[in-house]
Amino acid sequence: MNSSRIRNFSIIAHIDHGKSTLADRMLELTHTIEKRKMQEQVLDSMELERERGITIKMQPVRMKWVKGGEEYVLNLIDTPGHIDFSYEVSRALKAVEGSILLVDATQGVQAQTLTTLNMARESGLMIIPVVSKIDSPLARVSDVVLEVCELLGCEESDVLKVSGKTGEGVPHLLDQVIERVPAPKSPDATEHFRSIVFDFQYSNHKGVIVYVRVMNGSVKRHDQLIFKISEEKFQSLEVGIFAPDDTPVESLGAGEIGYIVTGIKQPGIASVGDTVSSVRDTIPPLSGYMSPKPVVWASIYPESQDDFNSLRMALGRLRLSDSSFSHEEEASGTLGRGFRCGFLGMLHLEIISERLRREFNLNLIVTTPSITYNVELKNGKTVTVYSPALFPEDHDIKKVYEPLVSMKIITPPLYLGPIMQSIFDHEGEVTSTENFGENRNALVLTMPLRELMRNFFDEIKSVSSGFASISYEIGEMREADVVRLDILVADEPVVAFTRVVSRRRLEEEAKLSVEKLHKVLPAQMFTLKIQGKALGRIIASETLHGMRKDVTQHMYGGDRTRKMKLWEKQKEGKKKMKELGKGNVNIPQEVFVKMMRSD
Ligand SMILES: Nc1nc2c(ncn2[C@@H]2O[C@H](COP(=O)(O)OP(=O)(O)OP(=O)(O)O)[C@@H](O)[C@H]2O)c(=O)[nH]1
Ligand SMILES: [Mg+2]
Repeated sequence: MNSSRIRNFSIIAHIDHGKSTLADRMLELTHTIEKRKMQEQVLDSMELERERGITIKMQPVRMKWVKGGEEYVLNLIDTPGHIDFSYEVSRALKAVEGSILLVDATQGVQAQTLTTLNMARESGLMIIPVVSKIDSPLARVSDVVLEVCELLGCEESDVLKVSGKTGEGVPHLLDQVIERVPAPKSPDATEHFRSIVFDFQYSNHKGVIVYVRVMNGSVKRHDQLIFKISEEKFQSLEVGIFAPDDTPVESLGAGEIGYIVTGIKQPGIASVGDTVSSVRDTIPPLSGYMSPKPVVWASIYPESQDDFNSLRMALGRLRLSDSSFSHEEEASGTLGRGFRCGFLGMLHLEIISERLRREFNLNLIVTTPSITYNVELKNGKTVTVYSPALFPEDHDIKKVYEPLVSMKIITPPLYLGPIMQSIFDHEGEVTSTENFGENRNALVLTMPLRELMRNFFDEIKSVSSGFASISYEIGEMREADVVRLDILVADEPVVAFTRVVSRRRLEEEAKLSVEKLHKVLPAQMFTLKIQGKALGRIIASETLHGMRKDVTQHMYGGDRTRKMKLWEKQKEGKKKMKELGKGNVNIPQEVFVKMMRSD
């Protein structure tokens, strides 16, 4: 393949601005996917992506397009817009020469538009500004074009307009990709094969399949290759392209995007950002990616300890399709053996635990998510705490440090008042505000990550009727005034419910947690107390009476068989419950899930 006929590009944007839908039209126009196999957001192939209507993993695909009588190969990488998956975007950007920056004509420039644009600029990519959803009755096309010009410092004529729904403007956009995105640099015939790994997946019988962008030389089946960083040698079992399903080809040459089947089955050898090259290549590896830093931590335990090994296997397997979470074995008195896991955000945590449940059929207990604290103790030692249950007692602590986030919020001025109030309630400090475009404000602020996780996103969405957008990155560590709050059931602390909370909100949080648990915990055989304990004393308490909850009480009169059925069901439900803690208190899994949820 002559590299002057190749164009590699990604689509980047704020969440829901229409990236995957635009990709659909491109796939259709280029006849990459047959019409009868077409469905909406066809590249979102994961069950969870389809259910939630969001992209979670980047997806490369190869298309053909004829311009001026010449046929070109276009490698497109669709990326996710949600901030938790920015790491996917950063990797996709390393494999391409250009990016389509999509801005929704009904929404205008949003917080993640800025973040993804900065990422693309840092990678030195050619940027094609495109306004999407121009068919929508709510579209404000000319306003949004102006906003984009202001953002990029470009001319109105540089901004393209498309509808992913009707396909309007998409053929012209494909032409412009060829016109504006530079071809990959032409190969030097003497060079050995080298490629950068930007993603991978795992197949039970093929082992690890690495997704590569070829930088130099070419690769074919049976070549002797090496992972430069892990220094592991292997023979390529197959090379291929994403068309969009894995399609074997003779060889992959410089400038191309494709996959290599490695046959490697053990975890820990392939990593994204590693260089795969010919064993004869002696130059040092290409510069890779920054490893992502987990932001949120939670412990994951199997509901039954018999499943511990299956959970270990499942986590190892998931890491082979998502290298951005971490896991490490740990043990807790009441929950047994499990894993402390690090995630890039709350949605990431939710997705991974959901995948463990669905794809591996595991029943899990996920503890309340926490962030990292650095704690200076009075005895002179410093400890890093990831798990609230290990947070030291207040009287042993000299100082606590916690991560701060730098945040950007973009909103119509109408909602500034309630947004400022929310920022204040969450200990945020606004450092600058500026007008943005016609009718929008951009706020720059800092906030403790702990407070961001206290439902800040949802709160802002709700006070701005969905019009404000947020993007953030983790900043430095700052001193914090926080204490540990334990929740006791029948006088025993339940580690999964332990949290670290702001001292000024301690009483309120204790009361909320105790009331919530009182509401969701099923009645037990005996009366027991649910208590919140901090600073060595009980600060909130509720009594759960030991009556059998009569599941039939809401039914009037007659139908005895229906009642019997419900009682039977209740008995079964009890059998399923796990006995946790010494007090023989049954805490079913749903209770852990309900306690984790913010609503
Ligand atoms: N009217 C109209 N709606 C569109 C258009 N493109 C996308 N949508 C709708 O916008 C929503 C989001 O579309 P997606 O293509 O999934 O957006 P995305 O940018 O891929 O979203 P993420 O990958 O989750 O960031 C869906 O409900 C689409 O039907 C368009 O051109 N016109
Ligand atoms: Mg998408």
